[in-house]
Amino acid sequence: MKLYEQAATVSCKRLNLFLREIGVTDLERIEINVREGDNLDQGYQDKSANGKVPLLELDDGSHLSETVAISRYFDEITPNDLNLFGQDTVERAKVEMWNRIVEIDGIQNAFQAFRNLTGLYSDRENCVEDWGKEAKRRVELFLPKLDKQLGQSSYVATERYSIADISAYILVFVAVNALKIEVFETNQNIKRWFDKVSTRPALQA
Ligand SMILES: N[C@@H](CCC(=O)N[C@@H](CS)C(=O)NCC(=O)O)C(=O)O
Repeated sequence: MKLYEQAATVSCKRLNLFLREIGVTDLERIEINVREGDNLDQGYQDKSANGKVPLLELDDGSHLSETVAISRYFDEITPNDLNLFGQDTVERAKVEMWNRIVEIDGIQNAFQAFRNLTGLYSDRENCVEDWGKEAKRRVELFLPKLDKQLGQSSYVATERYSIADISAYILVFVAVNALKIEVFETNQNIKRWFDKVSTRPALQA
């Protein structure tokens, strides 16, 4: 098995947080430089369904793209009792629900804001400043919804830590550091939760 990644990118950080939680350490890793366009090579594009990192190459020669899909794969092949995708029918459904909400309303908009405002990938896509501004506004509108949820629940999806917390951590990380949104000033529940999850060993590594 081989993991193609650029460890410094946010999607790879997100996957690696998950892998550290469940104790996956022994993995062949191939660092590629997406800013330099290594992922645009035809050879890489042929392997990857979305053309991005991370990308997992399985021993049978097939490939998995998408951070959550790769996380699920590792969760199923790695004995662990964390149940980061949920431990019973209702919990699994709630984790799926919140993970999707955080990803669709939060992370995707945060990525679009960053890409379109910075023009980071203008060598491969048309960057539209107004799109970036609107995407950032949508992140700002979503954060109070996450804050409300964290006022009612110890963790994002349920009373237990799950992959939805890893996704939300990444969202807040991007919002604060890349988009310069003052997340903690107006969202006290997010702040309390963020301080708590930041103490997890997987997040401190
Ligand atoms: N939905 C994908 C997003 C992956 C993604 O956007 N990866 C970025 C790095 S954070 C990338 O490969 N960018 C290079 C490009 O877009 O060409 C996932 O969750 O894995």
